[in-house]
Amino acid sequence: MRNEILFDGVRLGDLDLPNRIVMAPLTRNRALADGDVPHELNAEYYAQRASAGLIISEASQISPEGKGYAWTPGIHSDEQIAGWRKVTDAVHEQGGRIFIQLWHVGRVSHTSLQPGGQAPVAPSALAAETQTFDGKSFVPTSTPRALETSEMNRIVNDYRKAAINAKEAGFDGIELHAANGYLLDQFIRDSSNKRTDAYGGSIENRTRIVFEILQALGEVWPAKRIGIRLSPFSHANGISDSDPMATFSHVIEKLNEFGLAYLHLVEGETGGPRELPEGASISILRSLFKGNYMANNGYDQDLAAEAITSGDVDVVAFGRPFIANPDLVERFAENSTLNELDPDTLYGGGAKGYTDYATMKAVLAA
Ligand code: 8OZ
Repeated sequence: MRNEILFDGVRLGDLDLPNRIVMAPLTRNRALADGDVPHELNAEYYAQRASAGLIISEASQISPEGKGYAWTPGIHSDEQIAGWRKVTDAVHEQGGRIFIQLWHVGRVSHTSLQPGGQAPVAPSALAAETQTFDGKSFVPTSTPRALETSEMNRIVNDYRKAAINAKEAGFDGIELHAANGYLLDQFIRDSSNKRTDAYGGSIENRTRIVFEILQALGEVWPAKRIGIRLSPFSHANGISDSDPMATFSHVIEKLNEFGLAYLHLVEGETGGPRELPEGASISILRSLFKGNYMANNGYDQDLAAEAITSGDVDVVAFGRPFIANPDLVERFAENSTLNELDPDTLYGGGAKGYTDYATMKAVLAA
C-alpha cells in the first residue's frame, strides 16, 4: 500500500506543492570547471526530478570566496545566472518548482580554490578538521583568516547579490544554507567562533550574522519564498557546540520573526545516524518554530509518512534516494523498488551516475 499522506498537496510559504516529497540539496560537482557554470547536463538532471513537490538545488557559492570544492556551481557571475536559467526553465517546463541553496563555505576551503590563492575566511583563524576536494585529490582544508568586523557588511551584501541573481535566474525561491559546518554554522557554534566583537561571544552575537542576512534576503524575496537549513546536532566538517539545544533554540525562536516558507533541519549527523546525544531533541526544536517544517536525514517512505502523520512534519527532503531515482515520486506512488545508488559517481564526472539512472517506466518498457 502506498503512503497516501505523501501525496497530499501542501502549501509551503505561498507555493502549492503537489506532494510532500522534496528533493534535498545535493552537491554533485558537475558544473563547468571554467567559471563554475551550470550547463545542459545539470538542466537535464534537475528536469528528470521535477515531479518532486519541490527541488532544493545543490549548494551554490554566493561569491568566489564562498567556494570550497572543485566544480561546484556559483550564483555570482552572469554566466552562472545564464546557466542556472537553463536549469530553472527545464524544471518549469516539466511542471516543477526549484529553490536555490545559497552557500558560503567559510573555512571549509583550500587556498588553491580561493581567488588569488588567498586564505579562506571564517569567524576565527581556526582550521576546520576536515578535507576538501581541490579537483585532483582530497586535501586538508587551509587555515582561514578571521573576518574583520568591517567586512561583515560585505558578506551580507554578497548574499543579497546572490539572492538578486537567483531571481534573475528564474528560481522560485531561495534556501539559506546555515548547516553542515559552513560559514554561518561556523559563526553559530562556539567551537569555531572565538570572536570578541558583536559577532562572537553570546548566542545572540554568534547568530547575529544569520539574521542580518535573512533581513537582506527579505528585501529581495518575499519571506514566503525563503527557507533556511540548519543541522543542530551534526558534526559535519569538524563543527561542534558546547550547548546546541540552547544555541539552536535561540536561532529557531528568532526565525519566527521572519515569516519564512519553512525551517529545514538535518536531523542527527549529516548523512549519518539519526540518533541524538543525550539532552538533544529535534521535536523540541521543531515545536519552537511556528511555521512549516521540512525534515531530512535518512528518511524512507514509511518513516516520512509516519512523521507527516504525526502532524509535526510538513514535508520530507530525500537526498540519496533522489540521486538514484529520478522518478522517486512515481516509485513511492506505486510502491515500486528503488534503484541502488552508485557511491563512486556521487561527486564529479559526467552523465554516468547522474542522468543515467533509469526510471521505472523505462525499465518496464525495456
Ligand atoms: C557533500 C560534499 C560536499 C559538500 C553539505 C554542501 O554538506 C554540502 C556538501 C556535501 O551541505
